[in-house]
Amino acid sequence: QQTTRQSPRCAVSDETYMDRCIQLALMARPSPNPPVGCVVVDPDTGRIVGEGFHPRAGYPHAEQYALQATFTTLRNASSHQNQHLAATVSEPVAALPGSARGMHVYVTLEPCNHYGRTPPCTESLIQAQVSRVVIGTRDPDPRTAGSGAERLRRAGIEVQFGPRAAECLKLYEGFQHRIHHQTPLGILKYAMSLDGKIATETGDARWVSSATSRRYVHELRARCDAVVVGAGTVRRDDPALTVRLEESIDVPELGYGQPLRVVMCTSAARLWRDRPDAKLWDTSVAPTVLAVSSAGEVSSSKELDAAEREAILALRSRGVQIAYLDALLPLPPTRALMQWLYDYGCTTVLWECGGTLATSAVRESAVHKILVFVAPKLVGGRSSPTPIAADLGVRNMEEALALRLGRMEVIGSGQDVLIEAYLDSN
Ligand code: AOF
Ligand code: ZN
Repeated sequence: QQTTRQSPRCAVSDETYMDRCIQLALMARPSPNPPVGCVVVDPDTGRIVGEGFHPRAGYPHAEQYALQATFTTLRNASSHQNQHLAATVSEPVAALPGSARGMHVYVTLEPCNHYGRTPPCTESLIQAQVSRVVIGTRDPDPRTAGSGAERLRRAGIEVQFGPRAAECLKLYEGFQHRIHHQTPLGILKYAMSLDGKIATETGDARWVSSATSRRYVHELRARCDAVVVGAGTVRRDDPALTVRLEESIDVPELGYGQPLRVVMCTSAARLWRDRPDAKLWDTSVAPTVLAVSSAGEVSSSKELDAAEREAILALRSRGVQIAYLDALLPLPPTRALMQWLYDYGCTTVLWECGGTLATSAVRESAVHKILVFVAPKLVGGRSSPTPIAADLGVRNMEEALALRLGRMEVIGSGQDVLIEAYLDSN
């Protein structure tokens, strides 16, 4: 990108400030809005004079908090009360006018240029008289998409795109997918042995991948809005599906509580009968949705029988939300669930299901990306479960679904290999 004029530069690199912005962005999960982090830097000293992030949809944007913190820092500095104290603000702020004249602003996403739930950040930055804005990546929201940068340039502000562009794009993968395809990004995740098994013949799966990979999964869960499993997994494993990391991320007031836990089933009554004490029914630790679809098992017009009604009442009384997927026919069940989760405000949905539901999710295009942890071990066994266990309709090898390889990474000191692949045809 062309820059319109040069501002004084300081010793700390743009990348370092952008890294801090990314850290700030990751402090919240404001879906359906994008996570955004912003820092304001005094170019003469290289010091950060204000920081902010977008805490949740409907709250002010990252730039507003960072500017507000800057006004406070600069006011205090000029009256010799306080040293440069960068404040991370997470409470709603009133957009008080103030001056940040000559300051440099770093932000992960292009500042918005539209009146949404909040006024445009471009106008606030212009009013505050900042001299340079460094942007991680363009806003895919068509209401801004390039016009934010253009507006700043027209006001004589130096605008630069790019440091940590790839990292920032990654931050907006789900947000961008939601905007472009009107559905959340579906990620199928599983761990398998080198011979493609997700458990032994007896069903034991604890654990296929290493502790390092499992920690990585918790970080991934923390970034997703919902985690989906099938009734079979609940029957077999009774998973909690919560994010368990040493550092607490559970700050619901920042829009950063636990992800939604979703179970897909064809009969609430059967699941309730088999697992009346499932960890997922304890909604005090995280919210749970039971997504019920008749999925061809019974006619969609069939009335809920007494047992089904009773189970649903019992689950509701424990705080479980019920999603009736048949209401979204003719969408197939997994797509109906994605539609329901889109309406709920999700940007990224993690499918942590077994091989049967995973097959449906792939067939029905509810999954757009696959994350596989491959453990260097052999399990064997003719009937050991595999990640895509049902029929994909592939008869000849040339009909196999061709995926586009993304990132590959060795986890830890060679414990597992992580492979990322995209189903682009979705
Ligand atoms: C920014 N900084 O921190 C965020 C931005 O509903 P609203 O008014 O909050 O607008 C949401 C849109 O604003 C969202 O789609 C995206 O384009 C932009 N998000 N922009 O300058 C922020 N969160
Ligand atoms: Zn904004």
